[in-house]
Parts: sequence; structure tokens; C-alpha cells
Amino acid sequence: MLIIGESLNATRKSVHDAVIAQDVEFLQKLAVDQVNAGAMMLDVNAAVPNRKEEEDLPWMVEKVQEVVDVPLAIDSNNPDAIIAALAVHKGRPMINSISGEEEKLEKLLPIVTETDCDVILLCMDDKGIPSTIEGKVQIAGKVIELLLTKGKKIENVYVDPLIGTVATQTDAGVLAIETIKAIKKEFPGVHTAAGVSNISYGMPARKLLNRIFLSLCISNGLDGCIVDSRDQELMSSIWATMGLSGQDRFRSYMRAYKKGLLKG
Ligand code: THG
Repeated sequence: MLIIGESLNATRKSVHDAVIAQDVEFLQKLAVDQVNAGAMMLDVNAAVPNRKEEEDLPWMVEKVQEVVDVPLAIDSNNPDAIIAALAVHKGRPMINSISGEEEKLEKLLPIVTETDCDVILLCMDDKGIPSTIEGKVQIAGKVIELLLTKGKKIENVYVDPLIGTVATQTDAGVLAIETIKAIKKEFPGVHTAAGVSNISYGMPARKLLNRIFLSLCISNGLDGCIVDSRDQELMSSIWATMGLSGQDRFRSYMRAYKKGLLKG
């Protein structure tokens, strides 16, 4: 299970403010805290309205990589910002994300296929997010075929089912799990990854729902998650689920225990 720390994201007020203030210390502490808590990769998003993301994102990448040596997931809707960030990233990055959206795809496809990197593929296109599993699988299939034709390896692709919220659709949880299963069945060798906190948007006791839902996803084959790694209860449930579902013989669970990270 690839655990990606979500917190360096300018949609969060504190990070938004830190980008504007160019507060290196704040961002570096947030990076170190997430890695110390068990994140294996950090998602970075520096999109602040009315600022140049093509400058802020590579800046954030450089400052974060000064203090942690995990790879980064370059999270942006702006292809030019992604390209600028990749140019300064050390090691093997992840691109978050591409999708079936034509304009973005056209710009990013050469970069994604010519760079040694992982990539998250969102199951959406210019018409939005399909409401059916079949619709999502179809978009994933179209983009995977393009990637493979241009030489990308299937195992370097992480398909994101784009999880909805149970507040507006009570079966959003099952739907997500069935989508994960369908994608892995349809495209052998492909990986899956998702941000899970969407599931609980608009509901009470969000952390409870996030934790249980992530556990269900992991036991049904989810390979990567974008989560708040500073949440010890969430992380502990990830490690417990991996052991209990027979994925790693409790290795990550015992490692976390020895590091004092397990919370029962
Ligand atoms: N898929 C992919 N990328 C993604 C997402 C996804 N990137 C963005 C997002 N979804 C995942 N990242 C976050 C970052 C922050 C929060 C949720 C998802 C968030 N933060 C609140 C806050 O900071 O106030 C609450 C958490 C907290 O209290 O820290 O909600 O789905 N590919």
C-alpha cells in the first residue's frame, strides 16, 4: 500500500497562507511531520488564485525535498505547473493527475510517457465524472491504451475511481469498491489509488467513516491512498487491514509498532 500524505495542499487555508507568505519553515515542518508519521510519498499542490502556480509549485517541490527524501506526487490541474515542478523534482515523481480531458491529455501525454514516473489517472473526461462503473472503466481503458501505445508500463499507472460522498448518494461506498475491483479485473497489472476523505463529505463523524471505508478499499485491492498521515488512528487501521487481509504478513503493522506509531 502506497501511503501518500495529503496535507501540503493549498486548498487548505494554512498551506494557502504559507504559499503567499513563502513560509518555508511551515511547509518543511508539515513535510517532515507527515513522513515521520508514515507517509511514503507526499502530495504537493500550490494552486493559489491570482498567483503563478508555474512558479509556486516548483518552489514548493524544492523546499520540501530539502527536508525529506520521499518522492512527491505533483498535484495540479495546470499542465505547465506540472512540467515546471517535474523539472526540479529529484528522484522518481508521481504525476497527479491525468484524465480523459482532451486538452490536458494532449499536453501531458508526452511528459508522462517520456518521464520515468508514476501517474494517477482520474476516471473522468470533458463530460465530467461518469455516474456508472462502466463509464469510469471506459475512460480508464481509453487513456491506458494511449499510455501503453506510447511505451508507459501498466504498473506505473494508478487509476483513481473518483469517490463520491455518501451524504448525497448512500451507495457511494459500494460503488467505489466495485469500481476498484472492476478496474483491476479489466486491466491486469494496473494499480489503483484514491483520496478517500470525499466519502464522508457532509456527514458527521467523518474520521470514523474515512477509516472504515479506507479499510474496506484496502481489503478490496486499493493500492494507494492520499490521506492525512498525521492521523494515527487512520494510519493504524491501514496497517492493521494490510495484515488482516493477508497482504504483508503484518510487516508494516509491526514496523509501525516498533516506531511507536500504532494507536489501538
Ligand atoms: N484524488 C487525487 N488527488 C487528490 C484527491 C483525490 N488530491 C486532492 C484531494 N483529493 C486529496 N487531498 C486532500 C487534502 C486535504 C483534505 C482532503 C484531501 C482536507 N483537509 C481538511 C483540512 O485540512 O482542513 C481536513 C483534514 C484536516 O483537518 O487536516 O479535507 O481524490 N488523485
